[in-house]
Amino acid sequence: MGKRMENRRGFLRMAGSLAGAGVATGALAEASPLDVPPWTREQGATAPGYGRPAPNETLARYPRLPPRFPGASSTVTPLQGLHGILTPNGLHFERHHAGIPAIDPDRHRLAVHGLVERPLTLTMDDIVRFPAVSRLHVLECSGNTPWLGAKPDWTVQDSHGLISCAEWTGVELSTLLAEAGLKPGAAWILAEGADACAMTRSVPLDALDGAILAYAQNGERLRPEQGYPLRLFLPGLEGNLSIKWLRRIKVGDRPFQTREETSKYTDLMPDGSARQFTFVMEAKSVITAPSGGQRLREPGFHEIRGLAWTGRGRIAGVEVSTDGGASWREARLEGPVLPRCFTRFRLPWRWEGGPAQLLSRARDETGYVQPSREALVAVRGTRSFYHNNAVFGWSIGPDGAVTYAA
Ligand SMILES: Nc1nc2c(c(=O)[nH]1)N[C@H]1C(S)=C(S)[C@@H](COP(=O)(O)O)O[C@H]1N2
Ligand SMILES: [Mo]
Repeated sequence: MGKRMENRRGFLRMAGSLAGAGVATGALAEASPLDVPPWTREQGATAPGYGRPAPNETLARYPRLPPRFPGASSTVTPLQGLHGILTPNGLHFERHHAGIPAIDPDRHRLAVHGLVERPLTLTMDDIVRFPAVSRLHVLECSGNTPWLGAKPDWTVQDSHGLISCAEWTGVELSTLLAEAGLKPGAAWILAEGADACAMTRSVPLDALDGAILAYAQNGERLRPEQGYPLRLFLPGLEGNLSIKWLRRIKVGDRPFQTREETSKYTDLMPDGSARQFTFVMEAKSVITAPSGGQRLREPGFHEIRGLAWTGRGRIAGVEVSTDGGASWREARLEGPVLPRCFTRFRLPWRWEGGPAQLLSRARDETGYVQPSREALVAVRGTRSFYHNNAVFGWSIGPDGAVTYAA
């Protein structure tokens, strides 16, 4: 009780100092709050067919790199502008290896074949008739957060924008595989997309826990960018495996060794060997406020906000340092803390006005702790392209400017 009173008084002191510093007073000072503003004096606009954000609040995803050839593109999610854990559909990151196909849903088919008792050919209507599930999960490209080439002017959109979190609805893959019936020896699946590169990956059956054939995202049918009319969604695994525009699942007894798991999506180790089939996305976190490109306007109270996730289950905790790792404090996790989903963390902080170094370090329910960059490089070297989940930081300058901390 005594402690709660303490905290309460502490918070009031903080709130008092906010008002004293004039944080919320600018706009109100011009007109009395009791004057009737112009927008109250006339009838409002007619309801739009499909809603849009307020004109002043439009966020955008943008290409992280100039496309190397037509169709090969990716766009990044503006994590610094999002609240809570969900990514609106229009801001979900994109990664297309051969552009966005224009698929006629009535002519689209899913074939299930290979080591099965009853090969299937399903229409979208057939697929939607199966018992469905809806689950909140992150999707992260394993190329998120480049290993090399960090720039001081990076925003969190540049450094971490190849991740988004949505509610995915569809049929569990296990439901369809039960319908088809697995033959003895079945151990891997091959999933293939209907885009011009026929993106194709193999995944072992024992890594498919929670796999969904998704046709809806955040309540509406998939966007063309996200794989309309059907995608594979593999929670907790590298984004590349979640094949969009899904047209075929073949069951086999071994990996199929496609281009995307031999030449690409392998990690070159310091000894010259390659790690292959690196499926799970390990625990990771990033501070989204304050973050790169922002500026703290004045000393005093600031809530440090960020996102944490792990492909191995639930986030167990996030520690935050404001002094470059000399000391750490436990952040508050915003519930519900869901498996293989974004978890929002928050930490109250008083910025005294001098330079500061912000870091976040997540741990998950398996006991795994997000590694420092030095620890990760000691094991993996610097020739990897994928799976950089190292602790990441922002520098606050004496003027409050936030930049990437090398
Ligand atoms: N058919 C197909 N599936 C695909 C891809 C693709 O180019 N074609 N890109 C993959 C990659 S590399 C990632 S990270 C995710 C991105 O999904 P998103 O665009 O919905 O964010 O889809 C994967 N599935
Ligand atoms: Mo990706």
